[in-house]
Amino acid sequence: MRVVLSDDHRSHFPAGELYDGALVRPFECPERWDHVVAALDAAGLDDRTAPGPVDLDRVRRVHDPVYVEFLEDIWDAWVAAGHDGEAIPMNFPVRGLRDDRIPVDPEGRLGYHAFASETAITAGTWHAAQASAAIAQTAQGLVAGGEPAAFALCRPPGHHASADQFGGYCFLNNAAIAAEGFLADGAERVAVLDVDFHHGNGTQAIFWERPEVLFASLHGHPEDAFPHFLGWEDEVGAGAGEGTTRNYPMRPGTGFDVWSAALDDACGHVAAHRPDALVVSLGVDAFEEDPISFFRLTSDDFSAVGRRIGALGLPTVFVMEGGYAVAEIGTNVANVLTGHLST
Ligand code: Q9C
Ligand code: ZN
Repeated sequence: MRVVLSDDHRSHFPAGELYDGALVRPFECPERWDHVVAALDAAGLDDRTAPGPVDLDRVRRVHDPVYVEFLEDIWDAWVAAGHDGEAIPMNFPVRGLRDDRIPVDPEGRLGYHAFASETAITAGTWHAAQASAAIAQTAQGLVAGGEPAAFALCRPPGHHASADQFGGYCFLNNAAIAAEGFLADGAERVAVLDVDFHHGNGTQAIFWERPEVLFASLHGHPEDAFPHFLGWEDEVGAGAGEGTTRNYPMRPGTGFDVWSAALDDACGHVAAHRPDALVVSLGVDAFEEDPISFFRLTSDDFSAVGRRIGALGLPTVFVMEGGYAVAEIGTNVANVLTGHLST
């Protein structure tokens, strides 16, 4: 399996994540990438490819041009306005406030383009976010060109980012960008299967009314887990896209018996969609020891996840999302990929 990766992710690493009433070292940290690379080495997944340059025209098939411009210039605008610290959004156009005006002040722009406060923007964030999207695009191009599967080792992750909002450690929606890439390259139908512990709210919103893109997500129930305001089972898409969104919210303590039954069901919907390609939002935070999640998958279970996805027999791009048990993240990712290769 081809692996696409680059070192550019290191330019995004905020000093602070707002967590438990304090600024802590972010869970989403560069060592996650190091551990994945080490485990890929150990598993013999050594067919490495550097990404090409990001295609921003294709990024804008997913993201609002005003949002792309925001990501491009917010750091400079923030600094020019006299701020010294990292840029953290703190107030938002929620119920009762207007969301039909974008403020000029950088604090206002930040709030307009964010849905949560844990994710800081720094000097190198845009560079890393573009590199991450480029990795997804390159992996997608390899699979569109005939490779059976590729792994996009994206960092920062993407599935919480919507057309015009960042949050949950995500800026550009790499999985959605890969899915749109397949369509741009001639695919008629695409499926996105999101196995990250958290609901892929951004991906869902992007494809909500799109009949050609099936989105299925397995995640912690929004009553119990971030992002808290999307991901109920009754969300199935709208308009022409009604029926092409599927949600599997699950409760604290969920183990592989229940989780894998949901995966089977989701895979049934993927197969029934008859996609030309599959994008997997591969977070491994469903792991039992993940510090911010509450499912109970073991490292061995992740091999079975890879085998189940492989049984679909589809051209597949795996896109790295979350996973915060840093010491085990590599093993868990490698297990999915080797499980997939064994099919
Ligand atoms: N008490 C991804 O996995 N904070 N993002 C949750 C829990 C945000 C996760 C707080 C978690 C974002 C890509
Ligand atoms: Zn996650």
